[in-house]
Amino acid sequence: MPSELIFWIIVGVIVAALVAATVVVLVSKRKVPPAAPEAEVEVAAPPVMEAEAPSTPAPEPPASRLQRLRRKLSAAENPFAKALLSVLSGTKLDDEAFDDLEATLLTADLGVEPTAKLIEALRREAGVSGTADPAEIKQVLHDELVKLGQPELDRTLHVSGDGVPGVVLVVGVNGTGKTTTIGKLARLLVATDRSVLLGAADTFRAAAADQLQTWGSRVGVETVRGEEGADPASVAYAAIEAGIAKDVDTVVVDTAGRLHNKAGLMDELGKIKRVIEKQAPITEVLLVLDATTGQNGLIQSRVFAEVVEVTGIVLTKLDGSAKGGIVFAVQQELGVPVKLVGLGEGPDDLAPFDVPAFVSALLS
Ligand SMILES: Nc1nc2c(ncn2[C@@H]2O[C@H](COP(=O)(O)OP(=O)(O)OP(=O)(O)O)[C@@H](O)[C@H]2O)c(=O)[nH]1
Ligand SMILES: [Mg+2]
Repeated sequence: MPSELIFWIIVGVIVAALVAATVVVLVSKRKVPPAAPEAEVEVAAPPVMEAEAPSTPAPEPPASRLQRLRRKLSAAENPFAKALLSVLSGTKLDDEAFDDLEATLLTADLGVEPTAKLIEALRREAGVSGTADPAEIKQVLHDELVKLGQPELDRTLHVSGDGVPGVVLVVGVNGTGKTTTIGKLARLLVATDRSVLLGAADTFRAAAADQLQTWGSRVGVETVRGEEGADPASVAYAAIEAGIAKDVDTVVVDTAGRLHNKAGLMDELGKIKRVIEKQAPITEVLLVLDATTGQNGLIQSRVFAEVVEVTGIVLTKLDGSAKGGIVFAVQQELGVPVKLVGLGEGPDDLAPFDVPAFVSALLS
């Protein structure tokens, strides 16, 4: 075969092979389905390890929180203190100044009788010492207010049971700050190395239990709760049962404040009290009172004191309240000591009530 022919045969084969390959490639390409428009695919997020809850800062010890809260009671921040100091800041105390002071104390809801007694004592002092020096009168006012605050009352919080958890029952008109106070109190107890459990016996609305539980988790304590509308007493019972099983030191029970009549209140709180006491002693019944509501709030709260034996008062919202005088009036009215004061919405804005420290802070 002539070599030229062989050459053309080879070229032909190569060309045929190339054409065949091209055809194969084209055909196979056509077989690939056109890319589907990207569908919305729910891509499961990579399993994220439950981030460790940011550790709640350690609760502030009672002594240092008192120092901090002093500021909230001073004239710079507290309207009651401001009013007192503005009356006492004159160069001399004349009749007009005494009248102003009386008006200030009445506006602060100190109560008519205590105010009259206080003004009388101040006038007497001014008369006896022949002084109208505001600084001296301020000292007398300080001493008289301390006296009025009954510093001798026992303000110990009873939170321990004997072999079983101590139970703190928290009652009061709605919106006064019960749930918030329980959160802060739990933190205060945790700060003193106590184990705590919360019971959400306010089943009036689901949000109430959520709110308590949120506080609980902030503070690192468990909350026992029931369904919305569940029998509050059954939740209280379950909470104490759990408290005993877990061997906690204290169970704090939240209750609803929305009971319109005394009979309903008596029924509900009476039942809660009975079921708790079947298992553990109620060591403290705290009545929560909103300072900003002054005498009105006190009147509303009185019914709680008639229904359960209140052992201590928590006066909330004293920060920014011009009605701080209620702290003195409430003890007289209910015959129960104020044990704690709430001075803000923060977790450490609760302090034991110390009369001399409170009065000094007010007049500083
Ligand atoms: N400024 C200030 N606000 C407070 C204080 N204590 C509570 N509060 C606020 O008062 C409001 C009502 O507080 P809660 O704790 O929900 O009151 P409650 O008594 O549980 O209310 P109910 O569950 O509806 O009966 C909230 O906005 C709290 O943040 C306090 O000491 N100072
Ligand atoms: Mg509440």
